[in-house]
Amino acid sequence: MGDKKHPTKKSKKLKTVQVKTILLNRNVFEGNDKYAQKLREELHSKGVFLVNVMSSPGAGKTTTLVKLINNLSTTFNVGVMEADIDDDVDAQLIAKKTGAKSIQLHTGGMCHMDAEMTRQGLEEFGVDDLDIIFIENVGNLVCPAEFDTGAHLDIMILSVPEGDDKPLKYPLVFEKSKVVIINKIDTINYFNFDLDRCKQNILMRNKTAQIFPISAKSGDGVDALTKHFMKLIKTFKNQDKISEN
Ligand SMILES: Nc1nc2c(ncn2[C@@H]2O[C@H](COP(=O)(O)OP(=O)(O)OP(=O)(O)O)[C@@H](O)[C@H]2O)c(=O)[nH]1
Ligand SMILES: [Mg+2]
Ligand SMILES: [Zn+2]
Repeated sequence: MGDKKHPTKKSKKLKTVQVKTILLNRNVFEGNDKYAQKLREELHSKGVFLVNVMSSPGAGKTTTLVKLINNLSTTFNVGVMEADIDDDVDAQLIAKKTGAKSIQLHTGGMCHMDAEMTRQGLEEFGVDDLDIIFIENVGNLVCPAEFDTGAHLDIMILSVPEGDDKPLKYPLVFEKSKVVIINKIDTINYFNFDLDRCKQNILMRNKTAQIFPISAKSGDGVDALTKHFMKLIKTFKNQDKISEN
């Protein structure tokens, strides 16, 4: 378990919630895309909507998920798989602040999830009682977008302090994300961030992206995001067949 480069030793702290942590093995299979599509179909047949959440470190994935899940869980059974290189703070936080089923996945030093890692996590997690599962991918704007996790929907969060030019510099993650959340909108007056320019940059990468400016801290904009997710889950459950992601 662990090595010098990827230690698994936990930092000392008080813990009040028990969450399961598992160490994932790297993908030994060729053809991640084919494998991802199979996983997507299996989950669809069980009525489980899988959402892959990407962003750079600290953009607000966990904070946004807490707010969104507290809204969605009035109607749906929600689960969260937290993928990180180490520690279990995010899974702890989700469990404490939402009561949703959560699990911590350790990626064995990898800076992204792939379909096999997702399958291992889901197997341990158990999906049968769930309507929607969020994967909080490792904080990184590059390779999470390169590996299909088997999710039905990829979304990304860009936060105001990162700058409105990020869609220009990291094209793939914006091309793949059908939903783009612009978070930390409460800080907009402190940064040189132009919301309209940012939206244009996003749409240049992905003409059909649905863009939601929010503050996960204050909750501003989270209701519109919740409504969109409610619609997406219902549409998913009524679909006979799914297409490739
Ligand atoms: N001002 C402000 N701060 C926020 C907002 N959302 C998140 N934060 C803060 O940003 C920091 C990072 O938020 P997280 O939710 O942990 O971000 P993350 O993307 O999950 O981070 P990693 O999992 O480490 O990649 C925390 O200090 C949050 O309180 C927001 O809308 N406004
Ligand atoms: Mg997080
Ligand atoms: Zn990576």
